[in-house]
Amino acid sequence: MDYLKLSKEVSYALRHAPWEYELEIDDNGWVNVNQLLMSLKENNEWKDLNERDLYKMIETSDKKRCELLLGKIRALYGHSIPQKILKEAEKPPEVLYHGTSRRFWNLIYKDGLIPKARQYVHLSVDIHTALQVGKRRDDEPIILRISANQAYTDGIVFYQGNDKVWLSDFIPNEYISKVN
Ligand code: HQG
Repeated sequence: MDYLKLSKEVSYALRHAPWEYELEIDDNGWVNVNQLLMSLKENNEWKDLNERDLYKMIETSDKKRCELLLGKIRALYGHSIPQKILKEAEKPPEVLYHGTSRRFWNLIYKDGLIPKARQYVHLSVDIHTALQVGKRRDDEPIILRISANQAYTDGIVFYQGNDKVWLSDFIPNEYISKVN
């Protein structure tokens, strides 16, 4: 079983295109595991897929992208669907980071961090994680430092994705500085 390929398809289904898989997605992003399995199994490549494979996929993944609980599965972050996935507001760590391409700096410096195609801005708990995120777009990414606690105190809302990823609706430029 190619768990990496499975993870990419499951992430695509849960984050970006549940309708392509005839999935009903609830307010918190949960879908029925059996619905997902049934839909994926229509594809010959996944014809023998079962719930254990989904557990294995989550377990062996480099990032905790999904969680599976009581017959339901959801993506923990990354959504771009029009239906807003509701997250619970939480107090962030003192500082968060964001890794991105050098070419975005001028715009981010001017406008702050915006969610672009996704529902939330994605932030990292440490520089190492931010670097990995930034490297998807630039081999020498910039790392931005977010004064998360200050922003939180001033009323900016944060949500936790997983142990490495935090989310927010918008980070105004006054809380952002360039690390490198
Ligand atoms: C940029 C992956 C111009 C922002 C990762 C980013 C992450 C602006 C891009 C997760 C801007 C959006 C999300 C502004 C933000 N002007 N550009 N004002 N504000 N941007 O992919 O954070 O492997 O939607 O810097 O690891 O890169 O898929 O967000 O470059 O955790 O699980 O707009 O996706 O996780 O890009 O990545 P994205 P992201 P997975």
